[in-house]
Amino acid sequence: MDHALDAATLPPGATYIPEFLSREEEAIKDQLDAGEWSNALKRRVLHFGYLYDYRARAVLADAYLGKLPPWLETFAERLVTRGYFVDLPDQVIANEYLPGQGISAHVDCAPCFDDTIISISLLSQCEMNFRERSSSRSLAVLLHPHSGILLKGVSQYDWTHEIPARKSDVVDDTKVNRGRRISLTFRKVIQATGKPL
Ligand SMILES: O=C(O)CCC(=O)C(=O)O
Repeated sequence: MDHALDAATLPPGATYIPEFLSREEEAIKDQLDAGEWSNALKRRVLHFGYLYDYRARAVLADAYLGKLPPWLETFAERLVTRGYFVDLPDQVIANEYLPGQGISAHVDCAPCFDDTIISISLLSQCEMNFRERSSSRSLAVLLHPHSGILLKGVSQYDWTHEIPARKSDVVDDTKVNRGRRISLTFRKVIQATGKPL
């Protein structure tokens, strides 16, 4: 099913990509489940390419973990061939959200990463909230499984994004329960110096 969004429902510079992944490609969850997840945050995370240090809010100088595994490199290459990224992404964070878990409002580390990020959704839908930092304007976007939400420039730095920590979302006046969701965020590291923001 195509869940294309009107640009007016997104922050400027954001693009919603329905079915970025095929249903079959969702099988990469097995590779993810076999990984060594970190429990250091309120949700589990798994890093590829470079480690992001949440305390320093930076990619530290010794953060390089190695090349992306081939099953993630495929999607990194797709992002370039489809024109979403100029340079090949070399860092991926997998976030796991069980119902009731979320991620607080934030913007990405500007000196660490290129100005483009994409978050790809696996397994369950959830709502992502955007808030403009210079005003009280906010927008809510429903992220469907297999979709990608691409944030570039203004949508990346001038708007925060957040996944509210709750067990359900209201879609078209209907309560929709969340299931386990895994997101994959692809980025291109431009500075791994250890200097915090
Ligand atoms: O789970 C998501 O879709 C968003 C993840 C995110 O915002 C991040 O990794 O910075």
